[in-house]
Amino acid sequence: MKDGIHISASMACADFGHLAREIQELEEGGVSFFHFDIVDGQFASTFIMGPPVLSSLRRYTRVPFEAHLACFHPEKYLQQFVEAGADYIAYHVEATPNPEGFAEAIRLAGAKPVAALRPETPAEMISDALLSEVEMVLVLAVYPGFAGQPFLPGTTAKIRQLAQRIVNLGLHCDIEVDGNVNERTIPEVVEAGARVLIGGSSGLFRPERNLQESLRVMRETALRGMGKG
Ligand code: S6P
Ligand code: MG
Repeated sequence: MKDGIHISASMACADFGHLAREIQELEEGGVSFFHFDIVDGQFASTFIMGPPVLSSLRRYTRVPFEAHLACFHPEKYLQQFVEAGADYIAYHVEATPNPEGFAEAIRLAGAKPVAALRPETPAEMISDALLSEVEMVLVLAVYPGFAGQPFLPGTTAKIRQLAQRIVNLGLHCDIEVDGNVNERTIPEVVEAGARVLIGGSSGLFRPERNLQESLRVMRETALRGMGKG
């Protein structure tokens, strides 16, 4: 997007009975990414979806897919998700022994690496070397696995700290924020430096308005937060 803000749709919050239809509606509304939460039942105590969902949906859109692997040992699943059509692989630095090496492996497999942080993990867990390898950093504002949770304190300060390091190191990676992203939280995360806003049940998939209206509201709120609205 020319204005520097990207809205991503967290498909775990979509209507699973109408995924293709919602994908098309979101693409027409200008969504920048589709975000798929992949949970192994261990990193978070639930299951949501897996590679067949991505491969079934791949034919309906050219908008990039991000697989958010909320899984231990994401290395085990890299190939499957790349083959299913994931353009970005977000993995947790808490869940893999060599986050820098895995970023390289993701590029070699033909996808773009995204380093993710659980809410209780400090920004320092991402080394400068990793920051220079990845395409984006994903800051979770809620615990992994579940929609409808509160925005955790500390998220905005973490975004600000990462944004400052990215500038100091002369890098260009983006910061995305995932969890309770909505009109209430967007102004502060954008002001702190987040540019990719992952909309879920509280910001994008809202019963009282359609998806394109929600995209517009999220974008306008973000632009106001950046002082452009
Ligand atoms: C959280 C997950 C997110 C959720 C999103 C739900 O584990 O990674 O992608 O789908 O947080 O949205 P909300 O607005 O209910 O937090
Ligand atoms: Mg997610």
